[in-house]
Amino acid sequence: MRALAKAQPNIALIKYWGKRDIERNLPAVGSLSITLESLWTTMSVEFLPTLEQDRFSLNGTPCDALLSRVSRCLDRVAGDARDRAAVASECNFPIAAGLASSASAFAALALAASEAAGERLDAPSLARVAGSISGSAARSVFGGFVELSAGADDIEVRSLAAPEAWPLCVVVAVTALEPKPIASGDAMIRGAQSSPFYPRWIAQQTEDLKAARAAVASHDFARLAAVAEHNCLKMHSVMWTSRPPIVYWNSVTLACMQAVRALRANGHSVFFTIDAGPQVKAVCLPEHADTVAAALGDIDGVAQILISGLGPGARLLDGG
Ligand code: 2P0
Repeated sequence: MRALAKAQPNIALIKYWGKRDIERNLPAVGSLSITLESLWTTMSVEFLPTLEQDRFSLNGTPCDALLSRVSRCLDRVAGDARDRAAVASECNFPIAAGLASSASAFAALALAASEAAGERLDAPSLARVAGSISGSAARSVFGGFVELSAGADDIEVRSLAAPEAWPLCVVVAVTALEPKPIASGDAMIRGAQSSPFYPRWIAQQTEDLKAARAAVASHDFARLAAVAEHNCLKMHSVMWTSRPPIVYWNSVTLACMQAVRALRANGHSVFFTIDAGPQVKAVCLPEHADTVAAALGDIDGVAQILISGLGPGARLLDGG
């Protein structure tokens, strides 16, 4: 049977950085994210007894770079004695450039594979499968505001609020399109081994999660802005103080951060967050989105502006 699923990337406001268990890809900290609406990945999966090897294509072109992670995800859903599968993905935004393409990819893949295999896993189980391949993918199984809790044995993911409960907007300033210099998983391991700030990062995460959860519950934008920027800069401080250091930013990244701070000083409800890449994500109230997009779009070196509201979690599509 063939199945088709769609999922959107998510942006962490309280970040995942560090692994408790590298083998099982368990995160060392909880995280809190918003799932986007207008960026998306689809995955079509068909298990075929006649195939000798899994096949994976991205936007119509065979893609061997991701094949081993795709196969691992299929094994997690259907067992390693499964039939091999033909997997085809379409994605409407740049991949491997700090825009969370692996989050939408593996959330959609876990769901499509589960349907194609006749397993029908529930959302918490899909989140565990997706998260075992890419930690952030666990959050894209759910829509709106999502919290991932890192337990000693496994993760638990739940929706904190639906997208329409507090319809924030995200303006992404794309400052470079090339793939990142070091994969985030490898960067996390390096940070844990060498940054003097890593233990403090881990120790303070519960407090940041609590503040963000309360801000979401009360729709307190200023409180969310303060804790999200602080948490983002702490994560990047761990990266910068790793040995050798990891710097994902470029000069345009910094210019965008300054522009966001200037907009906020002028009364606009906006804050920035930055992941394992040079892109700046400006989170704002919808009525400020046009002003934020215009200000960031005017900065020299900003290659592209993407705007998105909040969207739903992974779901099946007709036509599988
Ligand atoms: C996050 N990032 O919370 C953090 C913030 C990037 C910076 O999760 O190693 O591809 O596959 O579990 O999910 C990106 O890392 O990492 C990420 P793995 P993933 O969104």
